[in-house]
Amino acid sequence: MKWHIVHLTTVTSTNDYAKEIAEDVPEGTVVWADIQIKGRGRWGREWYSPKGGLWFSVILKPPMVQVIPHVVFIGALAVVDVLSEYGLEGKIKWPNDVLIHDKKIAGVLVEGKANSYVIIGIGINVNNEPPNTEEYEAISMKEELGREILIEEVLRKILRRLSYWYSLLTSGRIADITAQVRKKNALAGREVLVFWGDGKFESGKVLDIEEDGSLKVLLKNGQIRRLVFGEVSLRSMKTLNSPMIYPSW
Ligand code: BT5
Repeated sequence: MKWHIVHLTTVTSTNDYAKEIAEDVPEGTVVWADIQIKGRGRWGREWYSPKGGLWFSVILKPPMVQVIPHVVFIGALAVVDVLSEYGLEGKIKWPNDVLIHDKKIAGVLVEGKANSYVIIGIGINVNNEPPNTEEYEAISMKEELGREILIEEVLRKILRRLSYWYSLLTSGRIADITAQVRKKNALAGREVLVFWGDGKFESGKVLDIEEDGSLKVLLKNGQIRRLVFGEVSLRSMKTLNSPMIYPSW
């Protein structure tokens, strides 16, 4: 993939900027900003994006619509690969978080327009102070490594790995992508809370990630469910007092 990087100092959200230009630019355009003042997570959650972190969005135009559910995985896998190049072991918390010892170092936000484009937004705490949020303990590369990292170097490395995973995606090698996500699954065999669309939640145990990208969970009542979209939390029932915004759709 030939990448074209647009570098901005401040932006509301690189995903928003990317959406505005997506239809007029070639695939492989990357919007990178030093600071986002309205960085977003999923379900309208806030993404803390001060100077020192890596916040960027990649515009892709995959030919097949059915690859879309796996797009989030290629973003997370590229991050995990690059962390390992720095000697860090990242794990994927399905579907879009990257954790190091259960602390959140990165998040991926995929948005798009049917039959037109897909945007993979990636945020990584590199040298910035990671935020303290209710849901997650966060961590940065600097904190883990005890030194500052060149942000642009991290970006270049991620784009290299993203090219690789994207080539698998567009050549239909979905099974290889899922296999790697399974290997890096932070949730395997763990107790989680599953959030349903109506605001209710239940506890269960994660069994696996399926070929179609869904998360297979054994609920406390013995039922097996496959989550396609949605949210699971590693927090226990006891610690949950719902300050976080959970999806209701
Ligand atoms: C995500 O959402 O993890 C997706 C984050 C995607 C951010 C990138 S940056 C470039 C592009 N432009 C954007 O505007 N967004 C993308 P979610 O799974 O909903 O997680 C959001 C939650 O993560 C928040 O509610 C906080 O608990 C936590 N959080 C916020 N900022 C964080 C940070 N910098 N590091 C770690 N955790 C954070």
